[in-house]
Amino acid sequence: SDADKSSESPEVEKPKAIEPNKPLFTDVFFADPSAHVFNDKLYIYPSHDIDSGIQPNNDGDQYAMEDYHVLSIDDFNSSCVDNGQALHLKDVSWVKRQMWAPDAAYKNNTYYLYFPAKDKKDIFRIGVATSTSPTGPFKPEKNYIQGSFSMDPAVFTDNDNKSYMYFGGLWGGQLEKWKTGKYDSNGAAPQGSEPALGPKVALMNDDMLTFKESPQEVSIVDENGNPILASDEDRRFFEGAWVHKYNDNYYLSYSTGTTHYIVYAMSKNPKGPFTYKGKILNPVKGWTTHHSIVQFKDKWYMFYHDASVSGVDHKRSIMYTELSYNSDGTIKPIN
Ligand code: FUB
Repeated sequence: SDADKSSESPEVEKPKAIEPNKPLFTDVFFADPSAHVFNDKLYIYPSHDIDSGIQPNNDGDQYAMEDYHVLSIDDFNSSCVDNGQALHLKDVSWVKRQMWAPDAAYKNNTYYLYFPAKDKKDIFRIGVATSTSPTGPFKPEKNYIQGSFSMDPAVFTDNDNKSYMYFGGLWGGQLEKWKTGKYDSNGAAPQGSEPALGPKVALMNDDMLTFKESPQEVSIVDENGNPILASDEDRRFFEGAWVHKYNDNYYLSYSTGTTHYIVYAMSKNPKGPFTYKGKILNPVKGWTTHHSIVQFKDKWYMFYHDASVSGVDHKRSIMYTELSYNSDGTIKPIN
């Protein structure tokens, strides 16, 4: 009968929906999710956390990642796909160890993967690798980007097609060691009463492989226009800068590190100064917090990570949540 026939026909498996604030993966660890939309599809460029077996220290030696995978999502009613290895440390001649938080961009019919790693002298630099596919494999340039240093690159392309790289991070990220413009292994953080160090920004050349100018510091100020001080650990920049644009405002969001918040500041100029506005995300489980903000199919999302699945700071899991704005352009904090 017809009823018998329909029970015999193979069932199409319903895709698993991706729920907000739930880990995208629980059997493999990804962190530092940089999300982008390319050709209407969402791609995530994360760090790939591993069990390094290295004793944790303040330089983050235990974060000893060796490769990158690209994740992709068609929509939130389907599952998140791990597209496999896109770049490995052994393929990058200048890298010694620690492939940390990457980012990606698209221009010139090419996908660019930007990644920080320690060079043979144990100095963090930022490298770039290219591919014709958003998921790689990526082919690295022979050397790191000249003039780059520290870590956590985030590349923002404005409506006028100019691309800027923001980067930097304290402690393990070595930003304090570049205060004079040269690497100084004894370089220390500013005193508490001095302005905090900001992230760096550099305009990129159209080749997206080189800086057009020397990186300059991004200034973050309070509501009175005074620089945020180094002692102000609830508001000062620590690592994980991300820049996005909504209406005519530029938003610089970042981690406060030692106090574990994701906070943001706004500006009318992509190079700042940015005025501090508030917290977006309270501390998550685990020491680090690191996010990205992206528009996908008319809604805004924040991707972030925590260590709730593993209970280990350097084995983190990625998730997302929806983000919304108030009428004055400020961001509604996430509960
Ligand atoms: O994943 C290694 C480092 O931890 C990142 O570069 C930082 O932003 C922090 O999330």
